[in-house]
Amino acid sequence: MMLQREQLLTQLREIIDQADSILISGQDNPDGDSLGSELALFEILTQHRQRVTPARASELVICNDAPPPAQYSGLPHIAQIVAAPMICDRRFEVGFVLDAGTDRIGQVLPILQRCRQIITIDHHQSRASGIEHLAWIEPTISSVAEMIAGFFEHPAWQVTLTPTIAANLYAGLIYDTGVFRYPNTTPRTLQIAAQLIATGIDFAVIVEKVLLEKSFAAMRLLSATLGTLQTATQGQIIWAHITLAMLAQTQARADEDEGIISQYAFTTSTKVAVLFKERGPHETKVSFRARGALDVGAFARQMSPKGGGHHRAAGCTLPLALPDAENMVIAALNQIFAAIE
Ligand SMILES: [Mn+2]
Repeated sequence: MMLQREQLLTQLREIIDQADSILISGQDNPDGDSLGSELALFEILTQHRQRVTPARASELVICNDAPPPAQYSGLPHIAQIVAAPMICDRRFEVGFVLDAGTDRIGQVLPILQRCRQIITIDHHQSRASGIEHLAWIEPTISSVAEMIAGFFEHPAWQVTLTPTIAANLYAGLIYDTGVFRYPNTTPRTLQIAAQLIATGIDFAVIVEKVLLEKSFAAMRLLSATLGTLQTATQGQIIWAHITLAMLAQTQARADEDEGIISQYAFTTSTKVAVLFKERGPHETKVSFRARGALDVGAFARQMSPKGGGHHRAAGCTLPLALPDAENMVIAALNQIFAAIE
């Protein structure tokens, strides 16, 4: 285990043993890794506190800006997650932010800011905002779920890997590695996955529910976006869009575009895929997937100070109407590809 990680986990134990109330939060648009990590950490901390400080009354709350999307409804403890308005006047001693910077937790931020100690556990390029008491950030690790698995390797944390913790960590691993296909997968990722599977979890069902199953409305949305596909620079750039009207026509929810862009990215000769999503008259969400050298995380940050992500998957929100966002982003990408040639 890395020395830094080991020290952080030791420090974490000291903080947890002195806290009577703990808040766990994560991405404002919860995904498989942020949810799986939150739910696994919830059970790890519950287990630890029952073992170490059983007499102490304590509270442990998971709170996110948005409710978990439907495909996560089968994850253990998912019903524990509360909405921010339900706890907006509560105070917690320790606040965790997983898989996101503190600027990416929406309405949970004011609750987090009242915490005595703020802890970030993230694998995105460091965006520590300075309010963290402890920032455990490892950008080379596949997922926060893989980081959380570190609790089971550390002597200060004598926690048992239960099938319910395993199911949640597995959801995080497969979500962020594309079921171990992305290059962020390492031998350690697979070793951890092996330990999770050894607990007897139904891993095939987790993959189906979290990644493969789509509603019929989502299928209609996929069909509608296919009609908007365009390419430039000999197919190296491919893009499509989703208007609010398309969402209304297909009756798909805004979060049901998941997986669409990844599919486009695997068109032959594609280096970057972009999906533009109209959110309002002057608001467009843009998602990027790269297959090649272009770092779309850096590109997204270049497009918007609040943009970001990873080398191969990133996103940003632009204060522009959909056609303007499309023109600006595609022109910028064209320029980059023209410069490469
Ligand atoms: Mn993640």
